[in-house]
Amino acid sequence: MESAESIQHKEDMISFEVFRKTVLEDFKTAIISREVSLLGRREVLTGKAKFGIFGDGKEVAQLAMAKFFQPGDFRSGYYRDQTFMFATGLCSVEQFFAQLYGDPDLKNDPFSAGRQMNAHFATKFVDDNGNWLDLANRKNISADMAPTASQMPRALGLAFASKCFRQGLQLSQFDNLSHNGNEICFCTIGDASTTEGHFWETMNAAGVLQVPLAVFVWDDGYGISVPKNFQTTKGSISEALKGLEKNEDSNGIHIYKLKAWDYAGMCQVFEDALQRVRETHVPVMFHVEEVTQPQGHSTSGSHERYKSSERLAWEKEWDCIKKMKEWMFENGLSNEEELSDIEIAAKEYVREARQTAFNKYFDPIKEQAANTATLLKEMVVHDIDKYSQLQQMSNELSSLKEPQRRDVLRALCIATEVAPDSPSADDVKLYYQELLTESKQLYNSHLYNQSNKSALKVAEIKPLISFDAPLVNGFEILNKYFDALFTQNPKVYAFGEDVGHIGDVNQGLAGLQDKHGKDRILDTGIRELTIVGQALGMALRGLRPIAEIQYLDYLLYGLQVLSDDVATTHFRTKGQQSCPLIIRTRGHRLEGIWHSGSPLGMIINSLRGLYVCVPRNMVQAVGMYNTLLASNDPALVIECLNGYRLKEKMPANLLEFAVPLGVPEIVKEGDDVTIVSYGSTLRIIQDAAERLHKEGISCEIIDVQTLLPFDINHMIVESLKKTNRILFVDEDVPGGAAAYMYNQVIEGQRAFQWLDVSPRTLTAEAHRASYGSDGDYFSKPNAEDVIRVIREMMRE
Ligand SMILES: Cc1ncc(C[n+]2csc(CCOP(=O)(O)OP(=O)(O)O)c2C)c(N)n1
Repeated sequence: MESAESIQHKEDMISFEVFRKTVLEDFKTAIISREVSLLGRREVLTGKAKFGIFGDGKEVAQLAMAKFFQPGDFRSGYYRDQTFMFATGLCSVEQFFAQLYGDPDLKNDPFSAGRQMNAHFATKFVDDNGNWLDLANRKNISADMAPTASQMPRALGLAFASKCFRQGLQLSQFDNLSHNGNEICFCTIGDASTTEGHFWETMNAAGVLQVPLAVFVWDDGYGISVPKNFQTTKGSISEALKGLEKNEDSNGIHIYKLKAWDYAGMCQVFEDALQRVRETHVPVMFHVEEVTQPQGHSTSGSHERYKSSERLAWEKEWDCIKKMKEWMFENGLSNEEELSDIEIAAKEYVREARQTAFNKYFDPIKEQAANTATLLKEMVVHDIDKYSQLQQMSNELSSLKEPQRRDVLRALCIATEVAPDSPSADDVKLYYQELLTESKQLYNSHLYNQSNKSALKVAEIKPLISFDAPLVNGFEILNKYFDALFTQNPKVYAFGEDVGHIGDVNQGLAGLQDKHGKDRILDTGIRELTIVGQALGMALRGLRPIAEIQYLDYLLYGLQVLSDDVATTHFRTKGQQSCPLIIRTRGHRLEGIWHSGSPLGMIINSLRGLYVCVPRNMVQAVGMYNTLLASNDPALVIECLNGYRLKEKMPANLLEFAVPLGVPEIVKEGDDVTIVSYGSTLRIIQDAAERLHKEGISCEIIDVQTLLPFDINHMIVESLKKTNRILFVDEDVPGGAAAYMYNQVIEGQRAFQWLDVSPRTLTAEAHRASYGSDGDYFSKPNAEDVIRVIREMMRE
């Protein structure tokens, strides 16, 4: 019989062998990843790809981190994380190269279909019908972005959603979205990017909220060329952040310092610390120091320009892979020969994968180029000059080693210009159109949802308002609606400044926190940027957040997240992720420079990808909320600040009626002039119209209701066919949203042909509104202004 000692020895050997194999596997991934960086850079320098940014120097830290990324977890990171992606099996080498080449086929670049620069990863969150996938059992990557620290606000929301799932009893039914909120959001960031306000606001909010956020700072000492002493107080983010550190009786975050070359040390710390995050929801920051960047920042420059020779020598000596190798030798885990074999095989593997990616990307274009070259060569022309020109174009196209789609389309187009009368010109045009249609789908689709979850597919349901419906204040309509909504839909959350305890500054949610719980309707700090990020992360995880920006003027603080992240999520993942958040705010007229803004031009120009709703009253607002909640599109809803105490009739079907987006409403019919506007301004126009009526001028007033989308059925031009005069009015600066409406109607709806007099815009002054009622009167368009302009138009 075998002795206990011998059995123990054998078991030890087996577990040592298992451990050794794991380490060797990790080493192989590190080598593969490094080779990808080296080869990737070469692809750019030889012109096969446009730009490259790589994760060399961060391999070992990311191997350690990847071990603890579990199904259900999320990553909100940045462009250095290729090794993590390889180690978790979420990216293959071939896919990495496909994205480097800009391959627009989702099968080849599954992250962005060529829409993003390389190393910008994502996984699929929603299926093609707009339903959320089984995220609780998948490893999830929220789509990366290039603006530094832009991953932070979203990370807060992804982590906060875990808290919602853990607290929300009614949410346990959605077990495809969470397992009791056990999911961590892993967030990576470079040391220099921690300088951004985004980082500080997120870390503070995470410390307050106590959410499972794990932040990994890759500290290589530079932000491109600027060293960290210029970036961070005390030159160390962990030192600078000490005030947020949690102690026994406080909230806050845990902070660890680690070395990027210390494989064993990092594995040990990550394992314990991340388990604690999962269990306690206390956030953590890992300050990973002594990171190197062997090839410099990106393919755009060389680090020899800003790193001293001492630093460069230090980076060589402390390269994490070199150190890992030394550690493996010291601990008897491998030998030179074994590692050398791994290195040779890994290099070969990367070269092959690169070639496959290259072929998959270029083969379809080469085919199109070949077809085009043949078409051009065979075009029948009787003019010798034209004939030679076409032959030359054909030869040039055939000789291009790496043709682009634009070369093909350009050649087809020029051919039809050179020989418009050729009998084969029609074939050339047909092929051109075919490729153009294909390219539109490849490069221009998915700004908004195209599935059944498009907000534009939500059918109109009229509000039921009986004769004896109670006449109430506008805010009471919202209040009753939100009460019903929170009862009906457990995925809906509302939060923002003064939203919880007092139920928002205009009482739309008054009393509802007591009824529906502090975890559903909650106060936040004054932090618009991360309020938006919080909503974004929640929406990505399948919740339905209504995040409040207290006044429209403060939207600017959250605009970066809305514009760069929310508005592009669906587009930059080619429809694989949706973030149906609703930003609820209030604006237009009130008093004071920063309580009366209506910068809709700025908003609609920065938020293509969101819908922008400008309801004239609270009934319309409710109908828009219903429409949006039935869809997967993100939106901004701007309630009228001066509308909360105006009387409106309470609809009977509050939860059912739906206002269609992009469908204006004629709020007053008339024959002489069409006035197009939205929001609070409509009431000024109504006043003017009544007075003009006494002069015999009949105004038709159109409320556009939504600026994005804008009058999708071209209803305004129909009004113009009757009146032949049109005026666009709003409270934005000259050239702002009124100019946008003008452009949409006059050019977009070809309305110029129906005009008898020149069309006009009437807007606020270019400056912000001066204070008080007179400030408002002289800064914003008033009824007298409207009357004056319309009289002018009638005289013209
Ligand atoms: C808002 C913004 N400003 C500037 C840049 C240009 N930029 C790209 S990366 C970078 C440096 C980032 O350094 P760090 O955060 O340390 O990350 P690393 O690249 O060193 O890993 C800069 C300035 C950007 N992408 N976004």
